[in-house]
Amino acid sequence: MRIMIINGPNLNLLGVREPHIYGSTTLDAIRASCEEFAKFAGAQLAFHQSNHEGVLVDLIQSARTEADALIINPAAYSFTSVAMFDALKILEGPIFEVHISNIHARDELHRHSRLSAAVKAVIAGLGPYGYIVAMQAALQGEGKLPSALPAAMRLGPR
Ligand code: CA2
Repeated sequence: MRIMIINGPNLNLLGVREPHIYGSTTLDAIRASCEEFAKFAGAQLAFHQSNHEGVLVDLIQSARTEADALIINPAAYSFTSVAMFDALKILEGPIFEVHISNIHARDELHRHSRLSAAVKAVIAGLGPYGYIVAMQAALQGEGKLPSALPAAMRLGPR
């Protein structure tokens, strides 16, 4: 299974600035953990970050042919980008929106993601572990979680 992870503006500064809000984990460390989990699960991972809205739209469009599931932390563009919303709506595969912080518990400016209406699920507030949870959900949805994991984790309640 091919998973693409896209990160939006300023997330390249994770762990470097504002650790009281976003923690001390760097984007490189998040990438390394996601690559480790992808390897365990036998999945292919493409991991991207851009500060530019047009580049992010191009990446979302590329996921149409290059990924089976998309995980996106749109960062500040969550609250403004109609162009990214339109691009997400065109994708056929499942989309998981990740936020490191719990955007629902934040100020009015950071509370209402415009993009959530175009995605399958939103994971917010789990810190960097949210990316791993999103990868699990993407794999679980395709029945692609490794059989080494307990059935409750692979299949859920029956
Ligand atoms: O919690 C998240 O993952 C966010 O998407 C992060 C965005 C914020 O606008 C969203 O409301 C929630 C901001 C990312 C900015 O990242 C920084 C990292 C270090 C220093 C400054 C900003």
